Amino acid sequence: MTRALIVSILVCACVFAVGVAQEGHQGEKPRFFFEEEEPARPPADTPAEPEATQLPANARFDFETPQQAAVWSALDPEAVIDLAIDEGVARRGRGCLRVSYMARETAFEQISAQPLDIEAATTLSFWVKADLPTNLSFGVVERGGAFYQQFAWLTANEWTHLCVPLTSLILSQDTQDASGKLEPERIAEIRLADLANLPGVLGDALGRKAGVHRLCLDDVAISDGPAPAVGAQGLVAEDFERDPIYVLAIGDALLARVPEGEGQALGVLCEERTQRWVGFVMAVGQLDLEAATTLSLRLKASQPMVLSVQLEEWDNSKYSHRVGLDPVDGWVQKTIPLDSLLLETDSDDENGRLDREQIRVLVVTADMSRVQQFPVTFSVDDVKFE
Ligand SMILES: [Ca+2]
Ligand SMILES: [Ca+2]
Ligand SMILES: [Ca+2]
Repeated sequence: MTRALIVSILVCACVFAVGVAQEGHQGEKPRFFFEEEEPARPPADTPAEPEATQLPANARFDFETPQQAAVWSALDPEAVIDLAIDEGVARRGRGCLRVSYMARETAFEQISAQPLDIEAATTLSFWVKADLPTNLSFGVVERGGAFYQQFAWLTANEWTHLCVPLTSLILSQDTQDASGKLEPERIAEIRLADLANLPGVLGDALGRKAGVHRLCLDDVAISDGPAPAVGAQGLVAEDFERDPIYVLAIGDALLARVPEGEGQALGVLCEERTQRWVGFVMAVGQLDLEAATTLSLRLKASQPMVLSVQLEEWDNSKYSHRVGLDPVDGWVQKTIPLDSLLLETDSDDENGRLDREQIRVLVVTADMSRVQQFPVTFSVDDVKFE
């Protein structure tokens, strides 16, 4: 396989993560991208009606009562959702929601809260803790099925506060929205998924897990409160100055914020060569890129390596640029004219041009095939369009 082909497969895998995630569920309608409005399923133990009317206009879950846990359900029939009230288990108060599942090849671990009754909202926030490093997809679903999401990387066993403006969520590739924008009053569902164990090359790219895995949630809220901008400050995609890390890890990468001068950067660690391409995916489709002419990043590597910097349009057209890094250079600034990115050889585009307003994700991966010594790291900072 050529390098270009492998990259494009990996990248395709990531972009298709949501789209094919359901293939392992035989006989069950893929709920990740159902297209027609479905009647809300009543929670297992509690009638839906009373719970729905108890919810405030803006949905909030502190998991202090069993009724709140009953609003949540799992796609995996073997997953167990319960209200955990053991000493010290909650982020706040006495209880939190706990999802326990047997991580395995054929299972897609998605949980959701529905039905919701939202009048006006600006922000989605929650605390989450996973007992293994986790690539998380999270977001909201409108009545009618349009799924708006963001991505996050969770380190193991740490409560992480995810708090994003609804305007930072991007439409899942495999759902459609006639209005072209998320309308808070149409939100019917909160949805989260562990993107491990997807089929085929998807699993290679986004990782696999086995055995019992637990995810805890607390203080989930759709509210009209403020949220720190996520990739929404003009054309700045990310400066990595704050937790959490709103990207997905590719190729068994371990991600962490690392010191960089006075600030912080994203560190990508590859402990051993299990995958050729190792890096991350970042959603940039929420940015207003129409006037952008360049993509710039600051980069550093612990060993000589080649990076692929790739932008993908909504229809999977992939445009990339290779960057060689040498550790003797320390931090280097790379400014890549968007017009210089090349269409990947196996990628199609109806107009052969990278359309700024169609850019959905940024994928940065390093080629591990020629790296001699492990572990190896590369670091990224100040990702921005100008
Ligand atoms: Ca709680
Ligand atoms: Ca920084
Ligand atoms: Ca195009």
